[in-house]
Amino acid sequence: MKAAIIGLPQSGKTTLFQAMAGSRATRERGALTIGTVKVPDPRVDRLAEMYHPQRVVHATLEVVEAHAPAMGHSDRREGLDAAFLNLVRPMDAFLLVVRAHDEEGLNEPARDAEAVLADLILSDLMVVENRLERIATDRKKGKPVSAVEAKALEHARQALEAGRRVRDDADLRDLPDLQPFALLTARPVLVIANIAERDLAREASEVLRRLGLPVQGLPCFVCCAQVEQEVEDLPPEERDEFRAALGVREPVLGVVARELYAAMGLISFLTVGEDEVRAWTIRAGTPAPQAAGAVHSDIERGFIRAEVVAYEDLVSLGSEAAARKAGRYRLEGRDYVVRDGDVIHFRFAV
Ligand SMILES: Nc1nc2c(ncn2[C@@H]2O[C@H](COP(=O)(O)OP(=O)(O)OP(=O)(O)O)[C@@H](O)[C@H]2O)c(=O)[nH]1
Ligand SMILES: [Mg+2]
Repeated sequence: MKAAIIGLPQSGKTTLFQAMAGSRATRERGALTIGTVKVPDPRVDRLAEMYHPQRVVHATLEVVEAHAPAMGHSDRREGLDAAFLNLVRPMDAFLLVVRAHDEEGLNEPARDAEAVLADLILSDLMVVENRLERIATDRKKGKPVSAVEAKALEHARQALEAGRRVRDDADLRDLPDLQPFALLTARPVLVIANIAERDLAREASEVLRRLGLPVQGLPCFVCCAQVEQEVEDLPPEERDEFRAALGVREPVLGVVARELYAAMGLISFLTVGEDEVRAWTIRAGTPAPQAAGAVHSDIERGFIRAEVVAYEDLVSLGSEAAARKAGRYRLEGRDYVVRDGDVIHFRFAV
């Protein structure tokens, strides 16, 4: 999963990227900086303490920063340009950063968020209209056109012209005919208000209300990118104490990952053993054999049964042996729908 940081110039995109990705494990690809980050999951850490495996593998997430052509501070209101939007078009989700850390009170985070969202809509509208024009031309020339595609595009145009995101339209959001266009407004957006350090101590909901957030019903939370970045520069054992002193309850990456999973309908299941404790990411609603396929296609093909225990049961009983004795392990078949936090051992034959 790739989540791109977007926002107006000088909103704090680079600072937030560094807060989440640190300086480690980033790579450049053209105008993109990509950081592969571990999805924080206390369950993985707890299971690792229980099994002492050789390897501990968290789920990962790619955080992407797209670099817009240089713009000065005074261009802050100009919005996002087409080149920038095309860079982030292939991403799965957007983290929309709005500037709310200005000490001089020049913050207009709600207006900034609306401006960026409007840019996404405009960009999609251009894509849709271009394609509709093409279809009209083809039709005139007597070339075969897809009526279904044209209808989907027409519907999308109406929604976008009315200022609605494709994702907020139940009939449009999963239409296969719109998939090839990778419409920006079909993706989930999380709004992140980049607040001043002194606001960290305040109640988040109160800070958001004062800032006029959330907008358009989008998930929205606060962070102070600069503080989070500074914390990332500290030795790991000092970070928690520093966060607590500043009123940061949870690192921003944890909040972002949880909100992204929720917005995208993703869950995690876990596998355990002496060799490896690992988290796997799947869509909610995935049946056991397909979940097994996330681990290996052979296990999906040769699937026999899934031996499942809920993470909470395993941990509260303290050991695998105790959980077995208490009858908490279940044998599930092909129709079992995997739940978040299931600890699974797949039985299969190849
Ligand atoms: N006080 C304060 N300043 C911040 C915070 N986050 C970013 N800044 C400052 O705001 C300025 C812009 O931050 P960047 O992270 O570079 O913002 P950006 O969106 O990447 O900017 P461009 O790449 O130029 O569009 C920098 O001078 C940062 O030091 C914050 O949380 N608090
Ligand atoms: Mg930047």
